[in-house]
Amino acid sequence: MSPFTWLPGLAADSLSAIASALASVSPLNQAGYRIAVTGLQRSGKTVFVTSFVHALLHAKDAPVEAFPFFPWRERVREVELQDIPGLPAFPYRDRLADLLAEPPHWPAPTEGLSAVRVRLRLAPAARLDRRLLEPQTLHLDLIDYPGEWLLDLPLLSLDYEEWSAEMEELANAGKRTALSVQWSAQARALDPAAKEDPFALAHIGSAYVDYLKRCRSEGLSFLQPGRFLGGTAPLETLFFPLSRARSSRSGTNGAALARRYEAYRKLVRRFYEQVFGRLRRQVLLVDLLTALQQGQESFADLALATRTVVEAFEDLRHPLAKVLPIGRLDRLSLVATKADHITSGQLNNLVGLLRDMLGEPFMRANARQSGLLAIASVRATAQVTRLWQGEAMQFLRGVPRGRSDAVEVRPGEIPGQIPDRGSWPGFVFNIRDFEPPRLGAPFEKPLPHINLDKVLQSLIA
Ligand SMILES: Nc1nc2c(ncn2[C@@H]2O[C@H](COP(=O)(O)OP(=O)(O)O)[C@@H](O)[C@H]2O)c(=O)[nH]1
Ligand SMILES: [Mg+2]
Repeated sequence: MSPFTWLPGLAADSLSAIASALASVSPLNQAGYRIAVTGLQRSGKTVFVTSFVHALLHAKDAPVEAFPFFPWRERVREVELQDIPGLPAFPYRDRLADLLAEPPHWPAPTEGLSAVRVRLRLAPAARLDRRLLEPQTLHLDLIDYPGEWLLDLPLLSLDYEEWSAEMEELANAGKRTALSVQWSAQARALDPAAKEDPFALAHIGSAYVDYLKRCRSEGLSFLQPGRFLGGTAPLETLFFPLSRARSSRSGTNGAALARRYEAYRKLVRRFYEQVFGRLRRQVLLVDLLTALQQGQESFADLALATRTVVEAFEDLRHPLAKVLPIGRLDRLSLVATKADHITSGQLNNLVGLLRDMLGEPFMRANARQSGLLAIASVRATAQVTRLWQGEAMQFLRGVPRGRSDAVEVRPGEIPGQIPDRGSWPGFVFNIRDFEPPRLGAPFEKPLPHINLDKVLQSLIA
């Protein structure tokens, strides 16, 4: 079996098919932009793409303030959605229907890669000025893919034993200690020098996948291998950390684990070379607020995962330096999502926090082609001012998840940089999940948002 057919979320449409679909559309001879949207699960990719596409479809007829940055406003004649040949379709209409339903609901979680093309027909630019002569058809291709696929970059420079040692160490700290009890006990009982036992490996492998998923539901983000989190990987491909397995003879459990790890690494390398390396404009969505609410350990883990992800972009900038043979990054938009969970006075702090998480060296090295923003793809709250003990205070009004009546909350002050260990207890957050706003269908203008248009601006600058 080819290792590429079991990629979770891509089972039907293999990585090779995606790679060749991306290769066949040369961005050089086509007017348009290819924009990839990534981020860890629940960071807000599906909601972002839905709202972004909806805004592109309707911005031309909407009041300017509904989507202020829209460079083609005067020239758009027609906007149309198309599938991108060879890529699974992003179901825009269904996702929009979720948001406009009565009552509205957020889209169900998705896995894998999907794509949609927004095709803009533009009136010719002024004839007299040749510099303004632009093509009449413009494609904006949006490609949504899991950020978990970017968590595996470190595997490319670690052999199985090194990776195992790192993962075992990680599993012995913080919340992971309790969560890892089961698989690590099973792994301890396995003899790496014994004859390969596919049943035992499948059993422990499943316990490891289970561990990763439980870590994620406990708010942890730095989880490897990233692809084990989506879909279901066939049992015969599963592996797990076992540093004791060093240099096992062929035919043993230890050798089988190392072999499976190598097959996985091949897939990862191929993803970076043939898919990631072809995505030159990317949006990275990060949900800092949920992690803040979950506390220091979740936040630190998200920071580790996010830095791992941006290292992949770093490699894209220095194509010769590391693992990628081709590729160059034109624009990278780094975005803190769900900014409607806090009051507007805290947006700068949220951006500061994201900047701190990415690190000053990264920000400085990428200053020219990257932008940093706080956004809400769909704004679920309204801001209200209330007098409290004689002072004007900002509250958010929205319907908390699972409820039907609106409440007013004070989300608390967002730190403008990562708090040090001692100052965490001084921060009290009340960051809630809200139900989507009741908009009602048809809603033929951009959905209420915060700074969504600025993402477009930073991508095509
Ligand atoms: N209030 C608010 N919640 C959001 C927004 N975007 C995403 N969410 C929440 O985050 C969840 C995950 O979003 P989704 O787009 O499915 O994330 P994905 O897994 O990255 O595709 C949603 O179900 C919403 O609860 C937003 O702009 N505002
Ligand atoms: Mg999604």
